Amino acid sequence: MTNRKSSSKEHAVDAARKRIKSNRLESSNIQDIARSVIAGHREDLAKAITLIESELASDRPLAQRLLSEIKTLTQSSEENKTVRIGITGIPGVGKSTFIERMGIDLINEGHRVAVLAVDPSSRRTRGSILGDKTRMDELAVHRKAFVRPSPASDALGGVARATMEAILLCEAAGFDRIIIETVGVGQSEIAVRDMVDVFILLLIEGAGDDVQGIKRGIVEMADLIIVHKADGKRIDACETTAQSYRNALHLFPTPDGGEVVDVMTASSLENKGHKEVRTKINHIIAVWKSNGWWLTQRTHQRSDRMTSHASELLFLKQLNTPSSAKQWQALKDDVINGTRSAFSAAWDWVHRGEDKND
Ligand SMILES: Nc1nc2c(ncn2[C@@H]2O[C@H](COP(=O)(O)OP(=O)(O)OP(=O)(O)O)[C@@H](O)[C@H]2O)c(=O)[nH]1
Ligand SMILES: [Mg+2]
Repeated sequence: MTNRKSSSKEHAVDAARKRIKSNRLESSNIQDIARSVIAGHREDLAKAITLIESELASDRPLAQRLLSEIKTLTQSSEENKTVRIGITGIPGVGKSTFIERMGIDLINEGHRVAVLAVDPSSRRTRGSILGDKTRMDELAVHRKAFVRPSPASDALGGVARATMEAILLCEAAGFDRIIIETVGVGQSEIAVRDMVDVFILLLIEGAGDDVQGIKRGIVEMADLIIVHKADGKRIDACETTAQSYRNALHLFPTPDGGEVVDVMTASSLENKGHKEVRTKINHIIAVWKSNGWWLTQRTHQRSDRMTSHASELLFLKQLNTPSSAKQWQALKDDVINGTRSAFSAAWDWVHRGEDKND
């Protein structure tokens, strides 16, 4: 019975895939794409992510339909089986190398791993995650992994929105461990913190935050801190750095999840400390699931996301007529020239056409 059921499901997906002929997604094949994504076909997952990354206004209704179709077809319990991990740290700290190691280890433990990037500067660098210096050679070609380069945009808001929806698509496609690499440029860390469960900061050995270009705020956002590249002659220095961070963290308030932030050392080149890191992550998750923080954090993230989507959609809707766009541009010119304050220009634009006697 189950066999017959699953084979008819496979037939349906095969038929759906045959119907998806063009590279471009259309309203008529959205359901087929949704089914194919859920069946785990990576080319269609990639197409779906391209659609949600699109900044074309005409693609937005399609993206919305795809996401809601997928939501209808997947059970909400599936989402609870996934873990979203954010990795941050200054350029060159070894994030990609760390993710490659962790990804392979997670696959060996039976997981399916998707790696996404939040890199608002990717247009300039042409995507650091899959550019010349990719450190994910093994993971990028592994059949149980999906590695997606950064979206080609330099607007963080757009990148962050697309990355969050890409997480949901990867989860629908059966990837249960989602790892997000972020570049250390301030705002992107905050965006990533708001879309993952566990946020990990990688450091290299050395003196305080100033040297590493890391703001105190980033340290405060971390659930786990790892002094990376703890190999060769650096081992002792890494341990010293880890100890000084442990001491400093005593002065920080206990994080919302109630689990004290740990500082560990690891080497991805020598595969040291990784097992301990995975054990620690599993421990954090177990604690949060039992004290309720896991659900609270995800619920907050979902409702915040709705607010930010609504703000963006309302803005785009308002901008959607030629006269409104013209007024926007005129006011913006005033702001750029310094003849009007940004707040008053925004106020006037939002309230334009309203009866002043109201
Ligand atoms: N000794 C040592 N070197 C490492 C380790 N992990 C990474 N590296 C080296 O550090 C350099 C940078 O590694 P990446 O993984 O590209 O660093 P990244 O943080 O992803 O860099 P960006 O994406 O440019 O921000 C490479 O030369 C790696 O070989 C490690 O565990 N030990
Ligand atoms: Mg990298």
